[in-house]
Parts: sequence; structure tokens; C-alpha cells
Amino acid sequence: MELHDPTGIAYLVAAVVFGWLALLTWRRRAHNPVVAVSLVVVMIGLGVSSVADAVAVAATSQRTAAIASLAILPGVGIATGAFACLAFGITHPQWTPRRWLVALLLVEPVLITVAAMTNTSHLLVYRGSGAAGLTGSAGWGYGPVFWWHTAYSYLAMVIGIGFVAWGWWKAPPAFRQQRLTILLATLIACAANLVYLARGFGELLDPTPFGFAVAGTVIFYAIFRQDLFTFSPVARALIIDQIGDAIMVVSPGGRVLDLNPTAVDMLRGMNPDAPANLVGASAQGLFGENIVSPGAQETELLVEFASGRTEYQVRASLLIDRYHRDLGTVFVARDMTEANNQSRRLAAAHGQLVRQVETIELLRADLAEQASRDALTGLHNRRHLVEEFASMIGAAEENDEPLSVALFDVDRFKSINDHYGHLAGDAVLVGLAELLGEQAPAGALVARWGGEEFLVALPGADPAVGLAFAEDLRSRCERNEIAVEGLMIRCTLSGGVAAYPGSGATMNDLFHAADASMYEAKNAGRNLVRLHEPHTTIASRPL
Ligand code: GH3
Ligand code: MG
Ligand code: MG
Repeated sequence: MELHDPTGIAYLVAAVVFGWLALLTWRRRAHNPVVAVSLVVVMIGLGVSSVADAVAVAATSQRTAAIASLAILPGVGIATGAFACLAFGITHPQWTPRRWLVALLLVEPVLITVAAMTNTSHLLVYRGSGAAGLTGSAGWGYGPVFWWHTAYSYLAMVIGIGFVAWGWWKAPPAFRQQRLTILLATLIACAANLVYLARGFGELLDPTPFGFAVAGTVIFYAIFRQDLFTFSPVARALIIDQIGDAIMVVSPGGRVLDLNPTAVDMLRGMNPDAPANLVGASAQGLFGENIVSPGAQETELLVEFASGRTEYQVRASLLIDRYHRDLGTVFVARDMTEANNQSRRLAAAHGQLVRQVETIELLRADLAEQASRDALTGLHNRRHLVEEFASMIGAAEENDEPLSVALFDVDRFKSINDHYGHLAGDAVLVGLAELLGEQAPAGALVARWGGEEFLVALPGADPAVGLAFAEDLRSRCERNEIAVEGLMIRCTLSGGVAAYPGSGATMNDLFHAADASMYEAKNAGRNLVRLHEPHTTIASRPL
């Protein structure tokens, strides 16, 4: 064998390309086993034929060259059958060939191998003296089996090309470029073979293996580089099939192109009469009125399954390629049942919490109110009055208005206690508190100042008004008897009135002034009311 023969070397180079592509494809077979294995078998078949071609042209021994010529045939049979599978697999990504089909595709290669090996005894493949004696290509002629084999190979090729052409024609835009690449590559390889046949199988170099080597490389590129979805089912399985969301791709014409198992479950739940194969079905038919238009807001979708009701949130996005062509729409439906139930539970818990907080707030306000009251009379207590008075004096200052305070002390209360008892004394205090409450004008603040002393703050009341109020109260008290356990008790009050701003600008000054005036009334004989005269010295007890 002379390997410096350029024709032989060319065939060997083609064989190396086939082997290399077979190896690369085999490594990537996980992407799509059917397509990958078919391509590997095509490459092995072509590789074997190329090696046989190389030996046939370069062998020095006539016998070796003759045997190599016979060995070309089985590789071609295997390659063309596998090509038909490859073409169908490319256009039907989910397809797996049945065993009988694989067996059927092996029949021809096995038969041609047996026929080639036994050719010297029957000369049905090659005839002539050279074939009979295995003495080189001189005097070789083609027998009927050779033509059957050639017809079979071309038939398988034509079927394969038909699949690819049909696949290209029917392909959605996303796949069209890839299918066209595969179709053109195959046609170029076939053209190379046809050129050789047209020259009448001359002694010239057969360009077929080189055509197929180029076609194989291009097909490899198209399958593993140009594709997005179909030939990456591993990633697809991980991302699309395992995902909890229902995902469905719909063609621009409204047909379902692809969908994941979750989407199949969802659509079957919505539509029990849906066709067995949802791919190719009308999306409108499956979704009905519920179909969401791309760009629309998310849509809620309720599906009644046998296991219960499921709430979906459906989003639609347009698939646009880099040439701004409409490739279809992707629908993603997310099961929101659990999340919605959770937020409903949260909202209910929140509502309950809000009601609890409101109750607590009411209780707190009630407590605060109670804390501001005197337990015996129900009037405001001294602490509350002191707190409120600060803002009253602030308002009077701000509005430039007067403010009077009237302090009352029950005359000789000790003797009431002594006469009627402490409980009767209490009842008298309650009766006085009622009288005060009734007589106090709106906006006035009435408080039990301590013991048998009461204080009334009168916003807006100047000294005269304050004095009139105190005098009126004193005289009412004098006239009114208080009924206590069948007894009618009469008591009198001594009162002192001081007004802002004349008698003082602070709470302390005003209280001291009122207190001093009240003591003046006591000293003057009781059952009297005295108005504090500004600029008089205040001689009073500490507050
Ligand atoms: P006057 O004020 O006119 O000088 O004579 P008075 O008897 O009222 O004198 P004083 O203010 O010193 O006495 C007040 C009495 O009021 C002393 C106390 O026992 C009585 N007192 C104070 N708080 C209460 C109370 O809540 N209930 C009863 N029943 N008595 C009280
Ligand atoms: Mg007193
Ligand atoms: Mg008193």
C-alpha cells in the first residue's frame, strides 16, 4: 500500500473527519440520544467506507484492493439507513425508533456484507474475471445486488432528505435556520455523489466521501450549535420539566409547540376532553376564554381538579428573535393556591390582631380615664386637673383670653362627719359633686381638689364671670338640701376666685391666689365667695 498516493490520503482525511465527528457527537449524545447515535452511525458507516476507499486506491496488492472495494458497500448501507433515522429524529425531537425499525435497517447492511464476502462464489455484486479472481478492478462489472444496494441507499437518502425538507417547511421560525442548514448540507453531499455518477463511475476520484465529510461537519454544527430548545433536552429537563410552573410555548398561529408536564396536568384539569397529544393542539381550544394576551397584566385562572381547586397566575410573553420576528408566545402559569391561602390566613390573623389591639387600646383608654377620676365622686382628680390646666393656660395665653379658677371648701365639714357619720359625709360630697357638674358651663373642668375641696377651671371667664359663677354656686348650695338616707343635710361653701392673667400667669400663682381668697371668705365668716384682687399679697398654705 502506498500511502503517498494523494487519492488514498484524501480518503483517509475524510475518514479521520468522520471518526472525529463521531467521537464529538458521541460525547454529546446526552443532548438527544436518538439524533446523536444516528449521526454517530452515519459517521462510522461513512468512515468505514472511506477507509475501504483509501485502501482500494492505494493498495499495492490487487487482492487487497479488490477486497477493499467490496468492503465499501456495507458502510454505505449503514450510513444511509442511519441518515433516514437522523433526519426523522431531527424533525421529531421526542421520537425514539422502535426495535423492529432498527432491525429492519440492519437487514440491508448485513445482506450486502454477506453478499460481498461471498461474491466470488456467485458474482451477484460484482462480476467479471477481476471480481471472480479478486485480481483488481480490471474487468469488473456491476451485478444485480450492487444495483439493489445502490437503489436502497438512494431510497434511504431521498427519504431522509424528504424528512429534512418537510421539517424545514413545517418548522416554526425558531428552527427554520437550523433545518435549512441541514437540508443544504445534505443536498451538497448528494450533489457530489451525483456528479460522480454522472461521470459514469470513472476511474476518477469519488468526491462522495468528501461531500459527506463536509455535510457531516455542517450537520454537527447545526445540531449542536444552532439549536435552542430541541437538542438540549438535558437542560430542558432540568429547567422546564422539573419546574413547578406550567410552561407552554404557542406558535404565532395559536398552536401548542411545546409544554412541560406541569402544563399538561393543568390543561388536562381544565379540559378533560383535550386531545392525547397536546403538541399541535389549538391553544384557544385548550384555554378557551382564559387565554392571556402577551403584554397583558397577569391573569388569575381557577382550575377545578378532582383533588380540589387550584389558583393559577398566568403570564404571557412574546418570543421575538433578534430579527424581531414573532416566534410565538410563552405562557407561564404559577400555582398560587398555597401562597394565596397563606396570605388569606395572614390577613385573617392580621384582622384578629388589629381587633385585639383595638380592644387593648379601648381598655388602656378606659384605664387612663379611670386613673384621671376620683373614685368617690366621679369628678376628675387633682392630678388630671394639673395636667390639663397647663394646656388651658397655654390656650388662654395664645388666644389672649381670660381664664378663671374657683376653689370651694365645705364649711365645717368635720361637724357633718361628726353628726351624721363618715358615710353620710361621703354622700354629701357626692351630692356636691353632682351640683358642681350640673352648674359648670361647657368647657369648664371640675375636679375634686382633695378632701372636701373642689376646684373649677373656667376657660374664657374673666374675674367678673368667675366670681358670678362662684357666687351662684355658693347660693345654690346654701339653698339646696342634700338627701342622705332619709335625712336632708344642708351645707355651705366658702369660695375663692382668681383669674388669669391678673392674679397670675402660672398654674401655681393662680391656685395660691384662689386658695388665699377662699381663706379670706372663711375668715370673713364662711358661706362667702371672695375674688382675688391682683397685686395683693398672697398669704396662703402651700399647694
Ligand atoms: P372649715 O373648713 O370650715 O374650716 O371646717 P372643716 O371642718 O371643714 O375643717 P377641715 O377642712 O380642717 O376639715 C375637713 C374635714 O373633712 C376633715 C376630714 O375628716 C373630712 N374629710 C376629708 N375627706 C373626706 C372624705 O372623703 N369623706 C368624709 N366623710 N370626710 C372627709
Ligand atoms: Mg378643708
Ligand atoms: Mg372645710
